Amino acid sequence: MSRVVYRTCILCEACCGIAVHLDGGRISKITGDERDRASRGYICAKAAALKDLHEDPDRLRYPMRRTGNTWQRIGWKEAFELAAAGLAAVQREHGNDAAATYLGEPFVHNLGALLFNDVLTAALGTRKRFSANSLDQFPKQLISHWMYGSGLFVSVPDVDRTDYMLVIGANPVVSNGSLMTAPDMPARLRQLRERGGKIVVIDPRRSETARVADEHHFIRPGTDALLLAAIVRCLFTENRIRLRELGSVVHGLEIVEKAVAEFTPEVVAATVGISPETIRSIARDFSDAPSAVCYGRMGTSTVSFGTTASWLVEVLNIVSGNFDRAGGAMFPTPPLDVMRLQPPTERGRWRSRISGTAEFMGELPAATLAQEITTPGDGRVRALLTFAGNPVLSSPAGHQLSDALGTLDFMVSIDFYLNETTRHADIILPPVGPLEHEHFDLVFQLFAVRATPHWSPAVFDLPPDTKSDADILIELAAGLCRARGGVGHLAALALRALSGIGSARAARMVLDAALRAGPYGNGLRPWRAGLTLRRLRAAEHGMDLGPMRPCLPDQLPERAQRRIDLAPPEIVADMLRLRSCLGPASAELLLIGMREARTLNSWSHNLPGLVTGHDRCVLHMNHADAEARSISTGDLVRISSRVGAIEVPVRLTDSVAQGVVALPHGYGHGSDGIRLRVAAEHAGASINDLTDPAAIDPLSGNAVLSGVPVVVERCAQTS
Ligand SMILES: Nc1nc2c(c(=O)[nH]1)N[C@H]1C(S)=C(S)[C@@H](COP(=O)(O)OP(=O)(O)OC[C@H]3O[C@@H](n4cnc5c(=O)[nH]c(N)nc54)[C@H](O)[C@@H]3O)O[C@H]1N2
Ligand SMILES: Nc1nc2c(c(=O)[nH]1)N[C@H]1C(S)=C(S)[C@@H](COP(=O)(O)OP(=O)(O)OC[C@H]3O[C@@H](n4cnc5c(=O)[nH]c(N)nc54)[C@H](O)[C@@H]3O)O[C@H]1N2
Ligand code: SF4
Ligand SMILES: [Mo]
Repeated sequence: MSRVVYRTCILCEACCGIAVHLDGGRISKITGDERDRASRGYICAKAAALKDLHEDPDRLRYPMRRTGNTWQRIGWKEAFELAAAGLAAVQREHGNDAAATYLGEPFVHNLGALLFNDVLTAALGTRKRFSANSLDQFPKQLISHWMYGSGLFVSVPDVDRTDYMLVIGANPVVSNGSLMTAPDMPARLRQLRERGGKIVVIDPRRSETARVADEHHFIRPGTDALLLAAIVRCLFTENRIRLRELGSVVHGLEIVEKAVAEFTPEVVAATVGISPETIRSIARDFSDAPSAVCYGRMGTSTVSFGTTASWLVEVLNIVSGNFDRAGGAMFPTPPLDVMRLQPPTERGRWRSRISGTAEFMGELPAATLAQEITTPGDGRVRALLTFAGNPVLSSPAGHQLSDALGTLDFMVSIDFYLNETTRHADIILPPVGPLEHEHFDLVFQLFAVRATPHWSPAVFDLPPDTKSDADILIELAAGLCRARGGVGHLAALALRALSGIGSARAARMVLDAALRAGPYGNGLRPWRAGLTLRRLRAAEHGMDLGPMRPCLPDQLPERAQRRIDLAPPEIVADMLRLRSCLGPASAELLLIGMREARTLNSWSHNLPGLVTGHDRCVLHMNHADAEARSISTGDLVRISSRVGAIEVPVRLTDSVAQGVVALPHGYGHGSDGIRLRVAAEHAGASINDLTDPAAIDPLSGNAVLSGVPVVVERCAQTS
């Protein structure tokens, strides 16, 4: 029998609607859902690979226990007992903080995990929590925390209505948008230009987005904060500050004026590599456009001045009169009032014993995880739980982290691949695949340019003797409580009751209540029409509840006294450090990353449909830089940094700026003991064996992944 199931793709932030075509219980194909209210049929190549993921013979389907280098299948009951006992034993002997957790990126694409992870966090009671947040967008969230009163209240570019988009350190044509859920970015950018708008891209690489833009300017990696400071300064000196309706909401304008005063276009030009005239013309065009928005992502975030640059992006949008206004930067109104449902975000309740960085949202910098394990003393990490993460390939000096993981007393991984990280685990608890459980996107509706809630039914029932992420989190938490004894037994009983309801059913109940209480819901008046889970489930192709709408100051969290702090003191102080990086470019090459349309971080390389064709783990190098080193296309080169060295083939191009080299991340599948047969054939090398764990943005603790000084030499032997 054939049937089609409509749901969303969980692979990236675009959340496109897909149609999963089934024939006799097997997936025959996956296509874009033409009737999807958000994506209208658009998908990228990755969606079709969900079929490969579902069928991947390497995907783990039952718990595994490692003894030495051999893995053995065990039952769930035994697996939970061993996992809980191992973690509890370490905590009993060395304290709760001796067990750390690392959450990877797919965590935020998983309803059950998002709803029930707190249960496990409470059961573990550790302050050593790490995640991909500090390899990614923490600077932007820290800025939101300081300026708007919540790290979850994040401004999003109104790409559909803007007349001028300044894209700085983002490549939405390939990434499909990040902290901006807007499926089909290529069409949205095309429409921006068709309605007479302008796109300007600032990037050390002529990226795929730069290619569809009106203007592209190369920038020296890591210097965006200087460029943005100069642009903001121009607005002040040319009398272009417009706060419009936000005049009484915005505080600290004079402090910002002072903080940027010394960063004239002439002062910054040599360091950033953009002429003073160009800087002035960007400032003027931005200010003259009927509406304009500056959008910064990875390139402005994963750098030493990530927080300062992210702040200046907000400042530019605010002081140019483009905030909380159609076509500018706005706040979405998600169907769940996440800010009221979540406790307020906090910072600084404890500090990293390694970097001294303040905790933010309960987390410490992922870049410091290896050192937490290897550095003796109080609070040393001796056990680790990873959930949906592969920090060996995704965090700085991954090779050092890999060595450190090998020294742990105990490690548990909740993951369905035996990869570079999970191979170190003692126990792997694999959840079912994404098509085998229900989904609703809790996180990305916070960043959606249109409110487009979508319920995703499970395509397949849970196969016998398998568990969802939510089941695993609850049962592991129960095991930990039991292993603790005492009052822990009571908590374990409560968790068993939750298990009895079934995690999927419990998730639906929570979601329904939250939707009813949310901004589109019927509140406590069930007779009123409003968003409920039943209505949402009936809308097979999702819903479109409209574009972002002005919401300030009412939606600013109460704790921020409904004001915007334009000049958080920590940032103003950091402007001194910014001054210290002024100066001519060094002779070294600076290494940056690059994402590609057919890969997803480290975990898409085992999907045959996505790895066909040319080698992708290739260093992109400018012709002039290559010539100076007698390097030609196809040569094998050795790239070395302060922390390590790798060898990869090179491709010469004019699309990276002189002095810059670019390499994709997520590769390096050559280690023994992994079970990724397809990926191992395209192993490549990991850029994160070069990135430096000592280099972090001191304010947010975010890793510096871009602009790493490297030396590139031709290897004696060429490929
Ligand atoms: N196909 C694909 N899509 C993805 C992913 C993937 O792996 N593959 N990953 C997903 C994830 S987890 C995320 S977080 C998002 C990220 O989404 P984006 O941030 O849009 O993606 P990146 O490719 O990292 O874009 C960063 C851009 O910044 C540039 N850059 C690097 N350093 C600097 C700098 O110092 N200054 C400036 N101005 N630019 C700089 C790079 O050349 C690159 O073009 O993508 C998501 N989507
Ligand atoms: N040099 C450099 N490093 C980077 C980046 C960069 O641009 N350059 N990008 C950074 C960014 S933006 C990010 S987000 C991180 C990503 O870093 P990580 O999240 O650490 O790594 P991923 O490659 O996303 O690995 C995801 C893991 O989750 C597992 N998984 C997938 N789906 C599920 C699920 O439903 N449940 C469970 N339990 N497991 C699942 C996969 O098997 C895989 O092991 O990498 C960062 N690292
Ligand atoms: S852009 Fe591609 S990977 Fe991202 S949600 Fe859409 S189909 Fe999935
Ligand atoms: Mo990310």
